[in-house]
Amino acid sequence: MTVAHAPFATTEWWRTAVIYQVYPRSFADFGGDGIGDLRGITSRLGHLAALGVDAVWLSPFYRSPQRDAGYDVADYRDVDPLFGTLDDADALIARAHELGLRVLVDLVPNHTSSEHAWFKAALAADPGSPERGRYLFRDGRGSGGELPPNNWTSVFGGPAWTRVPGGQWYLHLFDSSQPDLDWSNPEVRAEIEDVLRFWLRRGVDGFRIDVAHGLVKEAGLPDWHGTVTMVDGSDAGAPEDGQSPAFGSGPMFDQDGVHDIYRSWRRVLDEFDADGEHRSRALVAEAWVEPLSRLARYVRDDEMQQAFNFSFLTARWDAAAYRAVITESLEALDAVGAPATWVLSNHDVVRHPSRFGLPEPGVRPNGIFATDPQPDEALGLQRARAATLLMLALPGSAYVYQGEELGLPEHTTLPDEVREDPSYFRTEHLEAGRDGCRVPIPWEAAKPGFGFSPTGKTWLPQPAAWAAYAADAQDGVKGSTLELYRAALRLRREHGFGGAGIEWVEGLGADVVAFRSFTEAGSVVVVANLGSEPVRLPEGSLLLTSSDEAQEGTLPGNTTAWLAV
Ligand code: ISL
Repeated sequence: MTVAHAPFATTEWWRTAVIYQVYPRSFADFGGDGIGDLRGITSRLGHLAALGVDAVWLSPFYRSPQRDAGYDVADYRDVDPLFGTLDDADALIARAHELGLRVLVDLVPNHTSSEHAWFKAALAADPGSPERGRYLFRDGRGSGGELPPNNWTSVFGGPAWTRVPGGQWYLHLFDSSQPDLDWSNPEVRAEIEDVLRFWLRRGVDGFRIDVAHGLVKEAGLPDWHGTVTMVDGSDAGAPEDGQSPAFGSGPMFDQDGVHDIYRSWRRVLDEFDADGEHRSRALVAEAWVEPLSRLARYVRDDEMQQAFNFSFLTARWDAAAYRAVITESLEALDAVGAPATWVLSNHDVVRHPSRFGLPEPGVRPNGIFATDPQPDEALGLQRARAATLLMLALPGSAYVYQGEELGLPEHTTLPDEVREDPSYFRTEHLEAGRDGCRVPIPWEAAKPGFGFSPTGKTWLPQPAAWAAYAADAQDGVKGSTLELYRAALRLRREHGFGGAGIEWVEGLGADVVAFRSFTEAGSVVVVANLGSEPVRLPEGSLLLTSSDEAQEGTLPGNTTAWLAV
């Protein structure tokens, strides 16, 4: 069976791009306070150019009280002093462009910070005022309005409503410091469009849209008896075929009205696309929506360019699950003419080497406590490398989360007293939360803080064992994860992967995912062995690269190979 994509116009870089996610707090610290900053990022952009990625996406660096690590924005048009200045942002964008890297920034339109001028004005104003009308203020239920307006819970745990002095309640799908905006209000729409223009004028190449499925809520805000959680975002059903349950429905998610918003944003981006024919600026939906045919609606021709494929991220370590999610992804995205995307890790989930090292490989807890069963680090890394090589050969665009090119595991033994993630607190410590995937990156094995900052300070402690993962400990070392990524990205570029289709290769066994990936130069056969027993490789194949050492003619378990056949 062939799942084909039409050949793409090369100017639409986002169709095949490998995009590297920088989490500014934890990438590189120039100032020495132990928290990463924009000058630190600029100073390390050479690492990304040498790695061979096409673009960088920066998580938020805007003015923010940092109650949700910057996803609580107090001023969309300024840089938080923690991270630097607008001049630093301009310098970062300019340097990235010099190095041939596109820059995507994060837009957080579902909610502001409670420190945003609009929310402060709303608190100071009366019920029914225009100031309150920018958010979702409602009267409570019960005789004295003492009960929340509906039964919704926050994604981070606890109620989704907080009561203010004077008696009204406001909605927050996340932390109480993140009040949801009312997207039926034209003033909200105009303001965020202006924010898009502000950053486009500064030269960014696009935006990653936070909680893109959440902006519009069902009219009347009806009660709902599903659950939303950080753990698996699930609201329905038991796992089927090794897949996680579906996510992203309910009256707060994936309402039809969101698509009008993205159509109008597309028009804003088009104002900046000089040739008018090829879209060089991109919008990327962070939408935890299933099935993939629903997700594809966000990337129809007049909406966004890409949507993160969380169905791929949540697939268990199981060949049938991978075959199913790859087929479904290519079919659903091709139906709307959009590129498929592939992602294994980000700043919200347990890093994939650790997920794949769990007793049930690929489950997605919201963090791992020191007292939990610990992942098998070596096995998890072996599978992670195999998954990466599988991912980078698929048609479309792929995401790399900072540190995964070093094979970094989750920090699974963080002391509880250093945790900062609001989901740890709002679940009353039931869930460890996301701090373990946000630990500062190890650059230099011999330096304090592994070279993250000039003072050795790091806002979260790094495990001592991370010396072995430091970038300089892997640089030029045959077989290191860093060299594996570099080689794979170089081959991907040389062969022109990403723009065409695949054809499944059958007959290699139930634990194998095998396909011919069509490239500009011809084709490459990809064989991923997700089982533990070795499998025979096709006759006469020449090994281009593999995620672990492969002997002549056979592929060990938990290993992927790229072959010229
Ligand atoms: O909606 C969900 C479940 O159906 C969530 O998984 C949700 O999409 C996800 O938590 C959104 O994450 C993003 O927004 C959060 C922020 O904390 C995350 O870091 C960010 O990636 C609030 O802004």
